[in-house]
Amino acid sequence: MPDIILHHYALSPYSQKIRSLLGYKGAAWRSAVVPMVPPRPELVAMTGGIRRIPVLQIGADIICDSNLALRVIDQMFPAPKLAPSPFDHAVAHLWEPRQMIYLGTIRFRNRADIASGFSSEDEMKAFRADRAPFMAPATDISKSPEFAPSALAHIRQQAQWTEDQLASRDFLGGAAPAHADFSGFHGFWWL
Ligand SMILES: N[C@@H](CCC(=O)N[C@@H](CS)C(=O)NCC(=O)O)C(=O)O
Repeated sequence: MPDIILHHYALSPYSQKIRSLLGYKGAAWRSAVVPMVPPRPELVAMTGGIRRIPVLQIGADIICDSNLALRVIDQMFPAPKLAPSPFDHAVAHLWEPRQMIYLGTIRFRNRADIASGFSSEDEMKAFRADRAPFMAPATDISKSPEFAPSALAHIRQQAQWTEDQLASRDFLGGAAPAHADFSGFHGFWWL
C-alpha cells in the first residue's frame, strides 16, 4: 500500500475532518504541513493550481476535496466501515460547504479576535487579504454588520439540530460514526 500523505495545517477544519477519520480508522499517515497563508508553490505545482486544504496524496493520486478523500479512505480501510446515515448528503454537501462563512463571522467579531490567531499584525493582514475574496464577510464583518446576527442564528440552528439528533443516538450514523458525523463536527471543533 502506498504511503498516505496529508498536506494540511493545524487550524484547518477540513483537515481536522480527515485527521479524525484517519485516527478512527487507525491508519498510518504522513504529515506535510503547509503554511496557513500562501504562497505554497510546491503544493500548487502538485495539484495543478488548486489551493484548497487539505490535499491527500496516495501514490500518484492527488485528492483535492475532503469529501472525496473521506470516501477513498473508507474504501482503503474497511474496518471500521463508516455507517450509512440519512443525513450524509445534507450535512456533507448542503451544510458543510457554507458553514465556515457563518462560523468565521462568529469567531472573528473584531480585529482583536482575528489578531489573536497570528504572531504579528503583518501575518494577520496577509491572512485577511488572502481570504477576503472568498471568505468575506467572515474575515471583515465591519463591512456587513447585518450579517452577524443571521450567521449566529444559522449556527444556533445547526447546533440545536445536532443536539436533538444526538439526544437519542451516539452518532448521526446511529451506533457508529457516518460521513455526516465527520462533516458535521469539524466546524464546531474549529470554533
Ligand atoms: N471543498 C473543500 C474545501 C476545503 C477548504 O475550504 N479548506 C480551507 C481550509 S480548512 C481552505 O483551503 N482555505 C484556503 C486556504 O487554506 O488556502 C474540501 O472539502 O476539501
